[in-house]
Amino acid sequence: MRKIDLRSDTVTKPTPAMRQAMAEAPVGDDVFGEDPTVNELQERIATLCGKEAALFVPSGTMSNQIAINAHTQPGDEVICEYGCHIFNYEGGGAALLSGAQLHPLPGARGVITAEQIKAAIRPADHHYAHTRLIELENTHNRAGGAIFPLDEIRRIRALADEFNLVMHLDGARLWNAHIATHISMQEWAAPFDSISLCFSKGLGTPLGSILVGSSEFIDRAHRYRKVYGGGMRQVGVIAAAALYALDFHLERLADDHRRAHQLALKLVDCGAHVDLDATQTNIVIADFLKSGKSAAEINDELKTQGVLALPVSASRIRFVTHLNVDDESIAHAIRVLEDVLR
Ligand code: TLP
Repeated sequence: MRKIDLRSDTVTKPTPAMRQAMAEAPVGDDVFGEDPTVNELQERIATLCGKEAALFVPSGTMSNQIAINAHTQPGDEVICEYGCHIFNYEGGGAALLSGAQLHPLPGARGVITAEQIKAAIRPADHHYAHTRLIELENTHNRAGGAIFPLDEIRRIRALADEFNLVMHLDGARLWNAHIATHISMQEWAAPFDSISLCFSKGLGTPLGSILVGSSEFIDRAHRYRKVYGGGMRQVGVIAAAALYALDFHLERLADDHRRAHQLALKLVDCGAHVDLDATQTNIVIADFLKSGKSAAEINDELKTQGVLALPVSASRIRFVTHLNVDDESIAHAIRVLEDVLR
């Protein structure tokens, strides 16, 4: 039976050409800073984002957690959005690793406004935690890949400057926002003190993320990478996959977005609720409440017909398009959906 895996864009397999690039990569000991391929990747990403430096790390979670630790002191507070990855899916890492308190605000499609944030900043009074960091996510995973508008980010930056706060972006899928909007990575990155980017999602590498910021910040981050056990040795073999992906897998994200949109329209056709305005990139979140079946039941039925997706609540299922899902696969997935939901 044909299997189409729409659970996540993390499930992609490296292509033969990517494997070739990995096999040929010059390498060295990156803990000594001597891996030429890692150095090339770090320099390329820093330049792409208009920042001074970058640090290659194993995962998006480690990248975010290093950033939180490098930006805060124990007891500091981090303002974020309620559905964000650092609050929901990082094992309580901010508390566990940094002693930081998260202060999540309810967002609309993952977006929190400068006004909301201003109202949440703690007054200078000994009763309160010390507000230090604002964390945003773009694109927003739980909001169905929605893009955080740049003008709102700039308003938040002005607020951060006024209150002497720092800003971190979980940009695991910032690539998708860049391709969908044609706004440069540099413009997206400019308002932030640090940005985490993942290569292992839409770009299709087997692993790897990168943290970007000022030289001084990256120098501090380096220590936490070591402490967290994220210092890797001849990791140029992985950095080479990322360099390859930047050249050959970035522009193609537009195809993933087109296919996700196609899937979203069909899901609506079949009676599911999808926030089509939020479906701007490669993630579709469909609510099956009206179908009378639970997300788990529908997901099981899809699975028996070879279509894998991810229930994200009792009634909602997430579908993600990626490198290993072509037009033919989407057409097939749509036929299966029609069959299951008819
Ligand atoms: N997200 C995964 C799951 O953890 C939910 C997925 O399948 O989407 N930030 C964002 C916005 C993410 O979506 C993810 C992964 C991460 C960070 C963490 O990246 P990794 O998995 O590399 O630690």
